[in-house]
Formats: sequence, C-alpha cells, structure tokens
Amino acid sequence: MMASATRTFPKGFLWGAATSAYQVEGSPLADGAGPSNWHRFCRTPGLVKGGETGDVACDHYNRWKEDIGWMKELGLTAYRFSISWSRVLPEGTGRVNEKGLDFYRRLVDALGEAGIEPNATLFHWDLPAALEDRGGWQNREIADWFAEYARVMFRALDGRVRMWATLNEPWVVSDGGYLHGVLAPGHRSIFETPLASHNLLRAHGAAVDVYRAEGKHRIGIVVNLEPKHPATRSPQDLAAARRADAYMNRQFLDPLLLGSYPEELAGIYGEAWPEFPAADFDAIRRPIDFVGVNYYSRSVVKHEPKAWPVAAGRVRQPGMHTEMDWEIYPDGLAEILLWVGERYGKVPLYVTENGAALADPEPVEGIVHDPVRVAYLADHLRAVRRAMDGGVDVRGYFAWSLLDNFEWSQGFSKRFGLIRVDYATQKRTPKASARYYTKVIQSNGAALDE
Ligand code: IFM
Repeated sequence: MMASATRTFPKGFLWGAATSAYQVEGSPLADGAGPSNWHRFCRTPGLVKGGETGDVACDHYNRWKEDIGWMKELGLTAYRFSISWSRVLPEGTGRVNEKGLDFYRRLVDALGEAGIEPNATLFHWDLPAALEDRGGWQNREIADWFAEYARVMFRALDGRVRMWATLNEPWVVSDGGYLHGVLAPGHRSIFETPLASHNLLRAHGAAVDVYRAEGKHRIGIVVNLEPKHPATRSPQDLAAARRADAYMNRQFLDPLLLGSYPEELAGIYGEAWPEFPAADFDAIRRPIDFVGVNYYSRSVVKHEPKAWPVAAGRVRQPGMHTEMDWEIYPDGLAEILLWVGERYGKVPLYVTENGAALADPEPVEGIVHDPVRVAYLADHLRAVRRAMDGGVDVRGYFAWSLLDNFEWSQGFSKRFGLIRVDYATQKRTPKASARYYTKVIQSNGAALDE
C-alpha cells in the first residue's frame, strides 16, 4: 500500500534544528568582534520590547559545547546556524579577526565529531555596523563586500561545512528593515525597499560565484514563504492575493530562479520602482544547489487600500494561533512546497525553519510540557511527507528553534525552542516536543504515524 512505502523518510533525510548568531550567541563584542546593526538597533530606546538586547541571549558563545551536547541528546543529524559577519570582519571588509573565525572553527569541528552536519548561513540579519555606515543594503558595493566576507568563510570552513546558505529571509530584511522599520536598520522608506531587496539578491549571486570558484559542496538561499489565500472569490480579493504573493514569495524566487521580477511589483512600489540594470539579472540568477523554505503560516488576504503598499489586508482566521498571532496551518507547508516544485522545477528543497512560539509553562520535574508544539511538529512533518508524496524533493527539516532565544524586536518574550532557556540562570530544560522529535528522528519519521 502507498502509505506504508511513505511511512519513513528517505535515507539521509536531514533532521535538524536551527538558530542564528545574534539570537543565541551573546558576547557580541567579544574577542575583537565589531558591532552589528542589531547591536545598535537594540540600543535605540523603544525599538525592542523591554529594551532587551542580544548582549547575553543564550550565551551560546560560551556554552556551545553544552548546546552540542543537547543536539546529540536530541539525536539531530544536522544543525543550522548563522555566522556573525562582524565577528569575523569587524569593519565588514578588510581585516580578518582570527579569534572570531576560531569560534566557528571550533563549533563546526565539534559538530563533525558529534556526527552532526553543519549548515551555515552567511547572513541572518546582523550586518556589520561599519557597513551600515556606508549605506548598508542601499549601497550597490555591498555585493562586493558580501563576496569578500563569503570568500573568507569558504576558505576557513568549506572543509567542514558542506551546506551553505547565502541569506536568510531577504524579504524580512527589506520589508521589516527598510519599509516598516521594525527591524534593523529601522528605516521607513518605500524608495529604499526595492533597492534593499535587489542588492540582497545581487549579494547572493556574488557569493554563489565565489563559491563556485572556492567551494566544493553545496550552496543555496533561504526564503520565507506563505500561501496567500484570497478571503473571497471577488476579483478584488483575488488580485490582492496575487499582489501579496508577488510581494512576499515571488519577489525573491522569481529573479533567483527565473531571472526577472514579478510584474505586480511595479504597481506595488509605484514611483519607487527603479529601473534595474539588465545585467543584474544574470548576476542574480546563478545556479544554486537548493532552496531553503522557512514556513510558519499562511495568510488570508482581502483587498484593503489602506494596507500600504500592497493594498492586501490580512483577515484573521478563527483557528488556533501561536503567540506571534500566526495561524497554525500545517496544510500550508505542503501547499507551498508543492508550489515551489511546480513553479520553479526540480530544485532540491529543505524546510530550514518551522516552529511555534507558545506560552510554555514552567518546567516540572525536568521537562516542559508543550503539547501544542508536539502536535505542531507532528502535523507539519506530516505535511512535508505529503509534499514529498506529491513529488517534491525535500531533503531535510530544521525545527525553529533549538533553543528559546532573542526574537528580534519582540525581545525574549516569544519562546520557539525545543529546549527551554531560563535567561536568569542559562539553564537548559528539554520540552516534551524535543523528546517527541527524538522519537521521530530515531524512527526516521515512522513515529509520526503512532
Ligand atoms: O526568529 C525568527 C528567525 O530569525 C527568522 N525566521 C522566523 C523566526 C521566528 O520569527
């Protein structure tokens, strides 16, 4: 029967968990590191809930050995983390800080010894402040700066890292950082937004080119996607859903994999939509080895002229929502993976983030009971399996997150971890979802049917 053939995942499917540098490491200026734009953002009153910062976070910079111990205990076969650009290049370009590099060398060596595949992301939102001062993602030179940084990292780690991602969620950087100003660098300019998106994409392409010259393994990019469902079948709502899809999902994947922007963007950005040099599109559309998909929810949208600039407003659904107020909608993960496969062809996919922020209770006898997260994990993994049954080439799944951590402008108020972190003591406590994930991993997915 079909079902029994698909009970377990393919041999070699990666079972991982993810984090990012600024969210877990702490010690942002240790050992000669330079400040990042997030270091500054957090120091601007009113921008981060409770005035919290990543100064300590999960203290992973000092506790990485213990954290690898937890990864082993969970049975992870892969770990996705990001590199802090300003630890390695304190001014963003030029001088290399060997002590910063050593941190990542030690980390990937220890992961190797633990039999855990490292998956490194070069840019997960923390830009060296020195580069912010030179215009950050507004400056076209950033493609060269990023390529220089990428070369340093490939030369240092490619022997041990066999899976690289250039950027994490470029849409969030441009939308949150340049349009709405809720993330670093905190700008609010529709004129800057398409330039930021475009330079992120150019930087990605430049790093892929360097990798082809220097690297031996695989490189891709991580995007966050969500199905955009029209609230009604009215032509206005259908058009709003298409605009929302173009803005969030296709704005990045189309140029990356098809070589052009979706036509809706010119209408969305209006007079802020620039004419980009034609040659840029070849530079962006470089062959990549995989796409990482971060999935958290869908959105149901209606025509809403006041919802600037896309004129697509979210219609909150009645079902369960996480503490981020994101609807829990596992079917959307299968839908979006199938959509990527249909629209963009046979590029291998990884689910590089998926998880839920929940109001977890205090630990009882060494465990945090989080039944909603257990169900979330199981339902989303079943959705991944359905997409695979439908022919999509998914090669791994990374839960967000290994640890409770710094949720950007929400500070430490949102807990996404499989492992609870008590921020006062830095004590780690596993949640029931971590124990459940171990069962899934050990059975290579069969436990999802129990
Ligand atoms: O914490 C973030 C992560 O940095 C990027 N993807 C979404 C997560 C939850 O908001």
